[in-house]
Amino acid sequence: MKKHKILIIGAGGQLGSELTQGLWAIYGKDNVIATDIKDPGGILAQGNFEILDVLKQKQLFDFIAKNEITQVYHLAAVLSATGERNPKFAWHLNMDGLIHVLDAAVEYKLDKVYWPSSIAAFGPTTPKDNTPQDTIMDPTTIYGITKQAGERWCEWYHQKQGVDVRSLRYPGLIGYKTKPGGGTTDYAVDIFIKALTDKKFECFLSENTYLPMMYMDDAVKATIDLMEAPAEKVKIRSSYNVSAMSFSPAEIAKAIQKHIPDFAISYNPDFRQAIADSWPKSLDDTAARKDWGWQHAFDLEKMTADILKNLPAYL
Ligand code: AKB
Repeated sequence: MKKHKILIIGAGGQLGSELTQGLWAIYGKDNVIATDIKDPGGILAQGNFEILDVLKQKQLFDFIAKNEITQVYHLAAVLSATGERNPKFAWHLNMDGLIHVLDAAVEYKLDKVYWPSSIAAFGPTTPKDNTPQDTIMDPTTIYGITKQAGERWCEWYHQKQGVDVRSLRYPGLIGYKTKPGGGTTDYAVDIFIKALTDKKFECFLSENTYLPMMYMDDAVKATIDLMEAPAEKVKIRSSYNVSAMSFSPAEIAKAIQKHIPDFAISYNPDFRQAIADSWPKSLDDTAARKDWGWQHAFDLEKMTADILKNLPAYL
């Protein structure tokens, strides 16, 4: 039987810790190694966790060789808001990290590589509603620029070097188990925490700012579904649009008020408004649904009920 050994880079982040648990369920804890530049503690301590810096190429290559890694999920990245504050470092981590992983895939003949792109790869002249899979991409954030360039690198390594690299353009990801770090869509996570702790929330986006969003359970499912799909079904090697729901701050506040009637939202847009305004409002993910059977399970109502039920245990 074929042996699988999975490496997750950037496992301490919002998606990483939940994806690690999803991969434990498929491959067993012994066959999954979660890594990050610092130990996040918590749930990851229940499996293999090691310190690994993707920017140190030799450390990465030695790690892959020593542990006989067969698949890499490379999640380490600087997100949109943080990237604007430190653009050179965002470029360095987001690009050099990806290229190190893709070179490792060639050198060690890895079975598969996963790398996330984002709606941030689109820009102000991209069609905003039901944004097509193939369209204008003119990202204005450094994070978005790294995502668009990263997509081109993935396609190139697939075409020219035969790397089985797979990718999704994530919308805003909403989970409650770990805190997000430095994104523009993160208001949709903070709002639940503030609704439960303070019954009020000041939003850094304006009330009618629509963005595509996805519940973390669906994001983990989309990622694993794509990675488990037979290679011939993965027809797009840049990155797939994936979508689940689209809402504005006013709409998510209303959904929360159905459970917490005295919850109040106010608006004080900051520099992140311009970032959000440059992104799609909703995505067309027909290709993902057709090629490898993507289906989401959570809409705004279902997600809101689930988070408000489970989040108190994490506060
Ligand atoms: C961000 O807001 O930067 C991320 C993203 C949409 O990629 N959540």
